[in-house]
Amino acid sequence: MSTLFISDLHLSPQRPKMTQLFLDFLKLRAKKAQTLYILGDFFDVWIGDDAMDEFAHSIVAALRSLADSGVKIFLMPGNRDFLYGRVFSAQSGVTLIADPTCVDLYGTRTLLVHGDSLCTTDKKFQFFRYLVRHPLLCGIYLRLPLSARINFANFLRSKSTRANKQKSAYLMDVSQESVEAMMRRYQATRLIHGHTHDPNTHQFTLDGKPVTRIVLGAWENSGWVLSVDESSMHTEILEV
Ligand SMILES: [Mn+2]
Repeated sequence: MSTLFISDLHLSPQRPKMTQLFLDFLKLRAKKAQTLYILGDFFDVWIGDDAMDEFAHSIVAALRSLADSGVKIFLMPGNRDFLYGRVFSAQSGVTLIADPTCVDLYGTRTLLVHGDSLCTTDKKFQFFRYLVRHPLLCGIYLRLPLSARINFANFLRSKSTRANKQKSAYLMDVSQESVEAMMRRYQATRLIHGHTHDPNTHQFTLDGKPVTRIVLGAWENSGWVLSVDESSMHTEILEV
């Protein structure tokens, strides 16, 4: 039995092929796993559980069906979808987990994060992240009428798209210093994250011990899955 990791699906009604690929993945591949971790930016945007439309309900129902079949599903918020609440969790059967979360993965202390918190070279982004994730502001946002929430989400998205176009790859990547500090804090020998859409496996030495940082791939033109079990770890690419 394996544990699967995915992230950065950016599900939206505008991406029907990726949505279908994900639904097929749940039915065929994920059903054979023990546990599924979704490490953020699952939906392209989440403006509150009370704003679920037909599209969101179809995804929630598919998650529910997998959860009911006995697969444990964990979801971590990303920088695009950090407003999941109890209603979403209850309806989908998904357990919401904090960023960061440290787990014992078949005997290896493994730290899970979305990845945006490690992009500390980009000070402007970190300030923005602090602001929009502030519980007080989130509480106010969730009390706004739906139209205002949609407008504000669209405004933030266009602003970040414009800003990201001008940023260098260096600025947008994780900071090695922050990676090491966080792994040290949790005494983890493995880190798994998404966010940067730059899948890779980085091996380095931390305090004399070999450690690994795995970056998950985004679901851009194909599906991207990390499968881990007792003895091995591999990537699965799902073609549309
Ligand atoms: Mn992200």
